[in-house]
Amino acid sequence: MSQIRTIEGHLQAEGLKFALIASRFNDFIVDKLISGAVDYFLRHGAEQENLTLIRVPGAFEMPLIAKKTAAQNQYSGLVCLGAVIRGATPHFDFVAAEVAKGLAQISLESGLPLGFGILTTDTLEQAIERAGSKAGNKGVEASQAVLEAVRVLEQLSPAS
Ligand code: INI
Repeated sequence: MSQIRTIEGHLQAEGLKFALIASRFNDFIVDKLISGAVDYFLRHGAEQENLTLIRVPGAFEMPLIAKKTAAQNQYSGLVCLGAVIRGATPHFDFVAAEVAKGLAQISLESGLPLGFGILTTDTLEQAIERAGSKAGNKGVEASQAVLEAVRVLEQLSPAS
């Protein structure tokens, strides 16, 4: 591949502040996502006092809390962690769609990188697989994505 000017984010989290917004619903899964996210940031140089955990009841409440958190202008990025698991009713579809749409909108409106670490799975087994077992840990992936996005944004100066 030819060498062209490339802007990319490094994965050093020293000095950055992150809020982890995590739901209590399905907490035995979500707790694994939180552990993965915290571990990721600490291993990449973040200071413990710069990480804040905000608990919300369920994924559906996440967009509002994320919006308020973004408006505080205290954080470099947000990581949203939750698990929406399909049940016997269409409830799953409403919750999953609203949360994804709401969080994407908040990230765009606030200009703050937001990691989407919310599992949307058909079964409990699929959720377990994505919370630190054979399919990785979505909390880690979301944290890495936010850190990389923050570092890219730092290099994109506002249009003057
Ligand atoms: N919330 C979740 O975070 N995950 C789910 O799987 C879930 N299901 O399936 O019902 C869920 N529902 C609760 C919802 O997020 C709200 O907290 C609730 O409806 C109250 O507003």
